Order: sequence, then C-alpha cells, then structure tokens
Amino acid sequence: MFPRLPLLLLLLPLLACSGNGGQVQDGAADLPPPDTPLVRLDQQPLPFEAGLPDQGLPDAPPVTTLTAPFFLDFEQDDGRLVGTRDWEWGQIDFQPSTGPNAPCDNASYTPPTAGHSGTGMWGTKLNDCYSPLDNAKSPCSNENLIDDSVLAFKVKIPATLPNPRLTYWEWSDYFLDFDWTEVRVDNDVVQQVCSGSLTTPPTWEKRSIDLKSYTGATVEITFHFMASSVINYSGWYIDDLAVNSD
Ligand SMILES: [Ca+2]
Repeated sequence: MFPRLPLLLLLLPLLACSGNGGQVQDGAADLPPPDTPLVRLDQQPLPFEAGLPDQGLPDAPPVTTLTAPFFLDFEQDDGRLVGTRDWEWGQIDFQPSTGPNAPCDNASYTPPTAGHSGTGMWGTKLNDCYSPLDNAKSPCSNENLIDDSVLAFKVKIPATLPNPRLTYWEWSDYFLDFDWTEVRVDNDVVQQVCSGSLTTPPTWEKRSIDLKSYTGATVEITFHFMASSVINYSGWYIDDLAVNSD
C-alpha cells in the first residue's frame, strides 16, 4: 500500500501509545512528551503559522500578549514581538550585497542610519535590502497572508483605557507599488501603503491608528510587508511602538 515508506514509518502507528493519535509526522522523535504544553497560556500562535513549515521556513514562535498601555523603544530587546521571513530586530548594519542576483539590484536605497530612538528597531532586514520574495502579487489586495513577511504581537486593551491608539514611527523605503505594506488588527486592514509615492528621501514618520473599537478586547496586530521579485530598496523599519491613550 505504501511501497516507498520505510518499514519503521509503517510500524510507528502500531507502536505509538495514545496521546498523538498515532499520527506519523516529520520530527516526531523530537517532540516533547504528550503532556508537555506546547504554548504558554499567555501566548497564542500566529493565525498563519501553520502555513510556514510547509514552505521550508522555521516555525514562527508564539505571539506574546502585551497589556496596554505600553511603549517599546526596542533598545534592550525585541519587545517580545515576533517576525517572520525578512523581519529582524536589532541595530542597523547595512552592508548591501552586490551582483545581479543580490537583494540590492539597484542603487536607489536609503536605509536609516539609526533608530528613531537610539539604535534598536525592527526592520525588513537590517544588513541588506529586503528579499525578492515575490509575495506582492496584487498591490492593495492581499490575497495570501501566509507568504507575507509578518511582524506580530497581541495586545490586551483594558476597558478602562480611554481612547486607545496604536502609534509607531516608520521608515519606508520600498518600490511602490510593486512592493507595499499594510497593518492589520485581528486581520482587519487598518492601514495600507500600496500606491502613490513615499517620502523622498525617506525619514522617520509617525503613524497613529485609532483602536477605540477594540476597547476591552485582546487583539492581534500585524505588520505585513510584500515584495516583488525585482528592484528592492532598503525596506520598512519600525521603532518606538506603543498602545496607549491619546
Ligand atoms: Ca529604538
């Protein structure tokens, strides 16, 4: 019935005890015992996490739930945000690679020289132009969330917090509208930069998004970066992020 499967794989369902349903999966030998919780109670996985391993990418770690009000300058740590694909936390160290197949396949890129505060930030790669991931497809229409570069966190917005807002500073240097960005709250699009033109030369700019309709809720906020397969600039950078009262 399964002529290509090793004999051991065929025997594993018979040998397995209850707890994993007898399913055979890659890396099964590395899994913790069935009683070990895989996710802490205050953490939940990305909604698109399940799609990542199939594409050969590492599992995204669980998303931590923060409680508003908070402010993150990303100087000492990553703020417990989670980034997939090109998103990196740290200091800018831009040393663009060169050559016809290098991410920076042109000279029109202007990375920040420092964070909006200090030197720490999140960015779609901190040492090179962003990757030609070819996940931009249709500008302004995000048809496939699974292949985006996603920066994510969850936030509990207490009912006692008046006029809650998401604020952050961004440095935007990408090739509209082949490359574009959007911000989502519980997968509702609350901001898109997908047409027109960006500030030239790029500079740190403040964004502010009203979260009043989410008062009293715990929501997941995600920053989505989409890149075409050609002409990459330095990228999208986020610093000094807060959810607080305006
Ligand atoms: Ca900073």
